[in-house]
Parts: sequence; structure tokens; C-alpha cells
Amino acid sequence: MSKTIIVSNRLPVKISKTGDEYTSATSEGGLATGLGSIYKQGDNKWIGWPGLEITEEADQKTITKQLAELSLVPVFLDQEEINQYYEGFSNEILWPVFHYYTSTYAVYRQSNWEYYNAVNEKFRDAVLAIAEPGDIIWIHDYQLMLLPELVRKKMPEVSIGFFLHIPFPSHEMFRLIPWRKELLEGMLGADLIGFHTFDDVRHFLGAATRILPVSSSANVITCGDRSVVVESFPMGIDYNKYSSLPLEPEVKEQAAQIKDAFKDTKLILSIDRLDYSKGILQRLQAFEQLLQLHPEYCGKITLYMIVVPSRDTVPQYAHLRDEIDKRVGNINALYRNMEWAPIHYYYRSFPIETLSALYSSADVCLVTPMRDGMNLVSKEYAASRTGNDGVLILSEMAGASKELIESIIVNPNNTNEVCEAILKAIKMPAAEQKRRMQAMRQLISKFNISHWVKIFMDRLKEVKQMQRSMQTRHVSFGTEQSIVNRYNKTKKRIIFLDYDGTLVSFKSNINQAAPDKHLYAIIDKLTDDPANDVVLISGRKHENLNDWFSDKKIYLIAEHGAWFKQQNTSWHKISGLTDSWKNDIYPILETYVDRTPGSFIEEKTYSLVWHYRKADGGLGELRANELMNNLKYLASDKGLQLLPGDKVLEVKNMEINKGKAALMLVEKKDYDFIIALGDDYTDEDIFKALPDSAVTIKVGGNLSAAKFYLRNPLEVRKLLSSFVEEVPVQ
Ligand code: GDG
Repeated sequence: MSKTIIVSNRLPVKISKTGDEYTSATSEGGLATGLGSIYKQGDNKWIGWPGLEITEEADQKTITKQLAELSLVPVFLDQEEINQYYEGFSNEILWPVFHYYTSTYAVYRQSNWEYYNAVNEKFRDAVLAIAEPGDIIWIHDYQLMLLPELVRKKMPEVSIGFFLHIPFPSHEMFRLIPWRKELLEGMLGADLIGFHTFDDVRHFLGAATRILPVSSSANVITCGDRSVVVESFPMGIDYNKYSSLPLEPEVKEQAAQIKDAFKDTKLILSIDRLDYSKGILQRLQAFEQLLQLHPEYCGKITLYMIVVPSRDTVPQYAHLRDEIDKRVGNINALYRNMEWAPIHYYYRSFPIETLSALYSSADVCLVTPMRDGMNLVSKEYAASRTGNDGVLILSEMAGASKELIESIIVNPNNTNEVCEAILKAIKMPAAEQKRRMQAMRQLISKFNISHWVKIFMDRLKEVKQMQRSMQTRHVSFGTEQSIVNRYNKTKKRIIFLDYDGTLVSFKSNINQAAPDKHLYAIIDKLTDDPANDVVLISGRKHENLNDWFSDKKIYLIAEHGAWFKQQNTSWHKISGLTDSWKNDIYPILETYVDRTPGSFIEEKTYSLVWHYRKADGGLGELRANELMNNLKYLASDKGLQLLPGDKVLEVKNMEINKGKAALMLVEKKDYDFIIALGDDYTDEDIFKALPDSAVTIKVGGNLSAAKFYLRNPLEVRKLLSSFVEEVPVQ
């Protein structure tokens, strides 16, 4: 039976020490609740740091035993590891950069990086100690970005999911990190990478394709022969818990006390961990401005502000705490009177019952982070409003703002806007409150935490299945043998070979991809057998193929079928074609060359190709899309086809098609063995045109009409060599 292993920096457990005794209780955090449905079942496990330094081996043993009963597996960290991996690399480098704070907050220390590596390896060892083939491993968050690849290297087949709980920044921010490449490679060890929002997905795809030599198509990144799916899974909360808590007697009582204490004022609630990304100081500034500009609200509104202690051993956090203390002190000192204080500030955490009482009594919840991956407080507030009243003010920089569009959405940097939003909220008519709150509650109830866990796990299984079905199509030893057997038994064979990407790898300069001795040797061996007709079918110019292959016993088809040449004859082109359309298309392509440094036009007899391999990453794709749109109607009017390829866009006569060219040859003789190998879009026409009995092989991992696939030109050469006597690589 396979099992699921959850891995996160912290275990969902609170460990406390009284005298010499350690006690552990599971925590009720959102993630712990959501994943509770998983890790408590069967043999499933959760691996993580127990949250405090435990040095004595005997203590470690006792705790490991205690935790084992809760299906938890501890990874023990010593103080230096906590300082350098957790506080240093995770919280002083990754956290600030990923939340768009760089110059003042991020310090790139090499030793932090080394510890980050070492601790990720420690987590890997903990995973390897319990993981078995067939297991599913779900890794969480920015502290463990290297772990997917570390595990993948040891267990190439295992299913790995990765979820990032904080924002993934734009490439412009991310690339500042000295170890950006390693971090991306680490994440790409997963099969499925999840983020809270689509913007994070976009940013990740942008960074990965710019920084690493990988390509992406829609939300799938192909790295080597593995396809990694990148998607957004906005995290939800335990809706049932938050909507039923306010009905419990204890919570009701606390709520009644709060309402009574603040009966003469509108209560504005704010709850965050201590963090500069949460915009606490900016929120205080907006609140102060409101009191200053609207003194009529003094005594009528109260800010109830909870800041939960967090990371306050890190100097910036300690400093932030001092600043908040000062600011709150100043505002209260300036505006309070005998009966009323503008801010009730708490620097501590509360039991969930108290939170629920506050959520259900506050007229307004003010959530204005400068950046936030999701922000669960906003969702918890709405879920707690069982009477469908209350107003949520939400920063557009929080992931939650993409879903909770019925809240009052603000830019947290715009103090005036936040002030106005507070005024709007406290004046909002009951009917409008209800309309907005109902819509938000409906969404939160459907997209709850169990839904989040389910869709992530389902998708991970689908991705794995997709990879497996690719694998079964791979020409591995068994299939290779049966293809070779068929080859050996047959007497009239035709072999279609595409050139670039199939027989040789792509080069940034198109003229550098000349055939090497090894390739010539393979072709010679194949053509020496009189039972074989070997056809090289390429999009290249005929002059080019002529230079390379004219003295070979090979049938050449150039420019996707516009030109053809049998051995010892001269080149012919298909009749009845016109190139007069070039007069209209060429000037359009020229405007793209003028606007896109690094791009150029290649002219063939019946096609024009716009190349953008050397253009700025991203700009080339953007312009290619623009050009496609621009030419769409003109092309169909003129009987042309637009062919997007690997960093190229080709415009050619519709009548020319590799499929038609291949079929023409196939119909000439009564072949008993037909095989075609190709890597791109244009080769799909061959795969589709050939009869069912043909062996069709796509090179590279993308979707295809071909029956089989091979990973790269090396594998192609190996297969071709196995048809003939082994050709050694020189
Ligand atoms: C990270 C990302 C993303 C707060 N005070 C108390 C208390 N809380 C609970 C809240 C809420 C949680 O803590 C805070 O979650 P957030 O989502 O607001 O923020 P982060 O801690 O920064 O979480 C964030 C999240 O991961 C999940 O992916 O949304 O963007 O930064 O559940 O209720 N709980 C108790 N007492 C408190 O005083 N019991």
C-alpha cells in the first residue's frame, strides 16, 4: 500500500517542556486541519521540525516516540541550523525578496546558503528513511525549495508535489538572489508545483524559462524528459469550523462581552503575525489620518489590533515591534479621552475561541498587507459572519483579493484610499453588507481547505498518470527490440528523417548544426542496404541540404516539401506554386525586425521565416504572438499557413506540407516497413498522413500524434544504429 508523506519546516504540533517532561499537542492551524485528513490516515506521515532545539539524544528519542503516535516524524535542528537555515536564509533572504523587500531587508550570506542546503539534505534523509516507491510526497513552502530535486535524485519515479505559501515574485526580483538557479532547479524536482494565485504561476514560469534552459508550453515546463505542471490552487480555510464556532456558548459569551465593551463605537479588527509585509505601520498611519481629518469620529471608532509575536529574535522584527509600540502609543496619547481609546493593541496570541468572538463582533475587518501569499484572516472573518453582516477591507496585494472581490479592495500604499475605505465600511448600509458578505461566504464555503487538499492531490495523481503514459510510449528496450525485429523481417522499407531537433540538437546559429561524422556514418550504413529508401525531410533550404547531403544515397525533401531531389538527379520544385505573396508579407516582417533587436528574416523559395532565438527572452514570444495575430487574416486570404516553431515563425504556401510530400513517396512503392521520426509541429503532418501500420516517433516530450517518442537526437541515433551494425560515436 502506498502512503502519503507531508513535509514542512514545522510539524503541526506544539511541544512544551515542564520540568524534565516534554508534552506534545497537535496545533489547530489551517494547514494542520486541512492536511489532518491525510496524515492521520493509515501509514501516512508528516515530517518536520518540532519547533524547538532539543539537544539531548535521550530527549530526542522520547519525543520521536511520542510523535510517532501522532504519525509525526521529527527532524531535529541545532541552534546554528535554526539561525542560519531558518532565520538566516529563509527569513532574511527568501521571505523579504519574495515579498518585494530587497535593499534593506535581504542580506545574501554564503554561510546561510550552505546551511540551507545542508538542512534541506537533512530533510531529504528523513524522507528517504520512510519513503517507498509508489508513495506520494507533498512538500510545503519556501524553507524547503531544494527538497523536491534532492528527493527526485534518489527516487526518480516517486510522485512529488510542492506548494509555495508565500508569493512568487516577478523575475526582476527573483533574479537578484545569487542562488536563483539552484532554487528553481530544486523546485522543478516536483511533478506538480502549486501557488496561491495565477500571478505567482506567471512569475514562476517567467523566471524558470528565463533563468534555466527549459521550455514551457502553457503551464507545463519540460525539463529534460520530465514534464512539470505549474498551477494555482488558492488555499481555503476550515469553513465549517469558523462558521460554527460563533454558535458555541463560550464564544457567544465572549462576543457579548466585546459588544458590550464597545457598544458606543464601531469596532475595526486587525489581526496579523508581526511582519513588515503585513503593512501594520501603514495601517496605523491611515487610521491616524482618519482621526486627524475627521475628528467627528473620535469616540465613534476603535481599532482592535492583535499582533501575534513572530520571529522577534530577528533584528528587523524587533525593530518593527518597537515602531508599532511607539506609533500606537503616540496615537492613543494624542486622541484618547476618559471614556475612549482609539487603539486597543495586543502583542500576543489568543485562543481560537477569542479570535472567533472578535471576528463575529467586529463591524469591520481591516486586512492591508503590503504583500501576502493568500491571507487566511480575511477568509476567517467572512466565514465567522453567520449573520451575513460586517465589512471586509482587503489589500489588493493579498492573494485573497483575487477571490474575495466583494470586499472593499484597496492599495495599502494609498493612505487616502485606506481612510476612505474605512469611512465607506462604517457607513455601509446593511443590505449592501449582506449582498457582499453572502457572496464571499459562498465562495469560501465551497473552496474550503478540504477542497484545496483534494484538488491538489487529484491533480498530482493526474500529472503522474500523464507522465506514466508518456513513459509507456517511450521507445525503451522492449519496444526498440520489437521495432528492430519488424525492420529485420521486412524487405521494402522507407525511413523518413527530419533534421533539426531530430538528428542534431538545436544550435543558436542555424549554420552551426552541420552533420557530424557519426551521423554521416549512420546514414551511409542505412543507405547501403538496398532494401532501404532513406528520406531526409526538412524545413531547411534546398541549397543547404544540397551542401550537406548531395553525395549521399538519400532522397532529399527541402522547405517542407517544396523542393525534392532523388539521388543523382537535380532538384525539382512542385509546380503551380506562387511566391508573389512575399511582396506583401516581407515588409510586415521587416517592421518586426526593426522593433525586435536580435531577430531576422530568412527567405526560402516558398516561405519566409522570422527568427527570434537571439531576441530578448519574453520579447521574442510577445512579438511572435503579435505577428501571428497581425498575419492571421492576411494569411488565410492568400492561402498561406503560419507555422510557429522553436523560436521561429514561418509563413509558407498552404499547399506545401511535409505530410503530402511523404504520402506521395509512400504511394510509389509497396513498402512493408514505414518509419518516420520528427520533433516539431510540421512533422505532425507526416505522422497523421502515414498509414496506421507506420512506426511514428516524436522526438521530445510534447503532445503528439506519433505512436512513440524518443527523448533527444542521441536516442534517435541509437535507434537508427540498432537497425544496422553498431556505429561507434567518434
Ligand atoms: C502564510 C502566508 C498564507 C493569528 N493570530 C492568532 C491565530 N492566527 C492565525 C489566523 C490564521 C493564521 O494565524 C495566519 O495566517 P495568514 O494567512 O493570515 O498569514 P501567515 O501566517 O503569514 O501565513 C499567507 C498562509 O501562509 C497560508 O498559505 O495565507 O499569505 O504568509 O489562520 O487565524 N491563531 C490563534 N491565535 C492567534 O492569536 N489561535
